[in-house]
Amino acid sequence: MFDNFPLWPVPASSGAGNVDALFIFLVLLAGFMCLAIFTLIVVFAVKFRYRRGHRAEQIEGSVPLEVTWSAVPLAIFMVIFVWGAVIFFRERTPPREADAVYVVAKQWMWKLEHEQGQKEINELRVPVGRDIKLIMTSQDVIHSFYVPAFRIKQDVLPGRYTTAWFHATRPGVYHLFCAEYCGTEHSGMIGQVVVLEPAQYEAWLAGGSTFGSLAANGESLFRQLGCPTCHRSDIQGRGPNLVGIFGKPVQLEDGRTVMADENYIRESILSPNAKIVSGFKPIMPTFQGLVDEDQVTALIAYIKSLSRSPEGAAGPAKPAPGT
Ligand code: HEC
Ligand SMILES: [Cu+2]
Repeated sequence: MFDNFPLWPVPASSGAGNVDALFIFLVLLAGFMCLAIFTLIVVFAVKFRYRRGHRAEQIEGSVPLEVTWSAVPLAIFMVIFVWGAVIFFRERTPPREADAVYVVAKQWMWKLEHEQGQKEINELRVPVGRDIKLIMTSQDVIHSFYVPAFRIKQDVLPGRYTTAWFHATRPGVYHLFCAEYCGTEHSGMIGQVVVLEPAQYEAWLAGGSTFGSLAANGESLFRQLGCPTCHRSDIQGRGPNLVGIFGKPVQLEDGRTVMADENYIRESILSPNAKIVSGFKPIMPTFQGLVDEDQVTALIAYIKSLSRSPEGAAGPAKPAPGT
């Protein structure tokens, strides 16, 4: 609707229309209230102006009137609240089957890594018509991943993952901004999201990486770091078998149950003693300082891939096409 009348960026994601509709509703509502209030100010100023012989009268309260002016605004605010909440929850919950892209922010650039192993800087290529889930962290200060055309903005924090997702609906090149002041060159921390036709995207994927998939990198790192001395995929070793744990609830020693998501796996690697798996001893050493963000990402991708293999067995990570 606004293509030829660009008051705001083109809506290029499946969620953009909902956000715009709510925004337009709020603007119209505010505009209407503004008009009503100013009209009444003028009307009352004329109607109750000073005239000789007219005197103000004391008005006692009126219950129906007070109920009305409480209930009507409440109803309007509830509409805004429910509408906003529906959009918020939709934006907060990535679809299960979404393709993951790992984002590492640092002063002052965006590093992006695809599951297939492709790495990009300040440029994110994605296929049109697919659900894309961003798993983001920062190497230093707080940044914020902002793509106006998709109507998504999410803070990116050091020391943990935050996520965002989108479903691009039209090919094109869109702005990517850092929306959290992060130091001298904050304003230069910009990039672009390039939405490609699926065939173009596949061609790009096939042409690119000589590194192997993220999960395959994770697997070799897993060996290099000696993880298999405790974590074996055939039997239960000194540490829990990691096959199939991703996305499942984990029973902890203290009786709690947590979901094995990206943040949990990350914490298990960097501060293993924070949550102890039921039935195991806190013998896992911390890998804090031994692995950087990219390597944590690769390890997570590998552990995830152990849950994806259809056989369920010790599914080795598949090498990327072309390796
Ligand atoms: C000295 C043995 C040992 C080594 C080496 C080790 N771990 Fe562990 N790991 C454990 C034990 C024991 C647990 C369960 C107790 C706990 O939660 O700390 C565990 C728990 C985990 C969990 C949580 C598992 C679950 O079922 O919830 C993950 C993920 C994990 N380790 C990953 C790794 C990775 C990745 C490496 C290599 C970088 C590694 N571990 C190296 C012993 C080890
Ligand atoms: Cu920034």
